[in-house]
Amino acid sequence: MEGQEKKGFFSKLKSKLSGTSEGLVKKIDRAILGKKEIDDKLIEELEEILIMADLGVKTTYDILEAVQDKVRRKALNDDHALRESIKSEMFNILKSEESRLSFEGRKPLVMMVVGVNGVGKTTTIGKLASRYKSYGKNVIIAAGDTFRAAAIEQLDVWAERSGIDIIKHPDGSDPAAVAYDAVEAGKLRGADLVIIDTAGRLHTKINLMDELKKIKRVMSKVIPEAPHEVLLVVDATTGQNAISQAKLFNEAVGITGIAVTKLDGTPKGGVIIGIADELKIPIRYIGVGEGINDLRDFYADEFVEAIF
Ligand SMILES: Nc1nc2c(ncn2[C@@H]2O[C@H](COP(=O)(O)OP(=O)(O)O)[C@@H](O)[C@H]2O)c(=O)[nH]1
Ligand SMILES: [Mg+2]
Repeated sequence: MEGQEKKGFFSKLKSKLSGTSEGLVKKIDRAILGKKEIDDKLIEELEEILIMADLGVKTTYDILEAVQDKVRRKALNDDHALRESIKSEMFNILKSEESRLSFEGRKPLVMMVVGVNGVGKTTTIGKLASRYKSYGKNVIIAAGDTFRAAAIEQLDVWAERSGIDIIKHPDGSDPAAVAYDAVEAGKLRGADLVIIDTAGRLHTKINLMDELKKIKRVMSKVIPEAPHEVLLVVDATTGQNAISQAKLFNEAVGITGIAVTKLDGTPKGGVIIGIADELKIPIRYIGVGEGINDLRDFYADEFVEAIF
């Protein structure tokens, strides 16, 4: 990317993430800047800030433990060094979960998208499909949330807008059959990427996790390794709930990547650090708005620089 354009992108990201900057970093700054010594009272204050900013208890403890360790070793002696140390702890946690999706040896790459209702699955699929299409990839999307007619229509709108093939069945039909057809179509048509939407909540007695397991199993009948990616979408505005959702879905279907949406305008964006620290699953994308260009690859340095 050209320097000028990259700069524009970065300042836009910075303004999108200003809620998290306010809710986390500005508070850290107010607590530490100008302090002459790093004492227990200051550490307690920081602890409260990190927990309130949705990093979670474990992650807060991990970060402050590392910081205190440096204090004990006299490696930190002023407020600026303390700020840098907190920043670098956060960066290290995020950096270890920065990893791109690989298309290598996968034709098509099959991605199943899961998550509870309203987190932004369908929107994320629309954004992803149009982006990969613009990179020259041959993309197929599949309307696997068959439980609501509106969900199929919503995906249809994205498909039409970007000129992308869509596999859909009438609403109420078996989502596993949609997934099967999509993977088969991807194979027959030589597609590069097949993305399958799923429901976040089901009617009555059907168990969501059992249904997702079945959808996953059916795909592997067409391509044994499919789905190559099980992308979990979580909504940053739900804070700690995002972490518990991730644990539940991971146990049931094995998550291989995470997209964190709605980071625009929320003060709860620190949850992404908790997600990276507690789940140890790659964070692939971040959503910073409803528009087609508001989904970005996740880069730890960019994220940390934007909030600090
Ligand atoms: N502000 C904001 N809104 C988003 C983002 N991603 C999705 N949404 C909105 O969240 C709502 C639910 O999204 P949808 O894709 O239907 O969720 P699904 O139920 O998981 O498929 C919609 O109004 C989307 O426009 C994001 O990154 N930022
Ligand atoms: Mg949906």
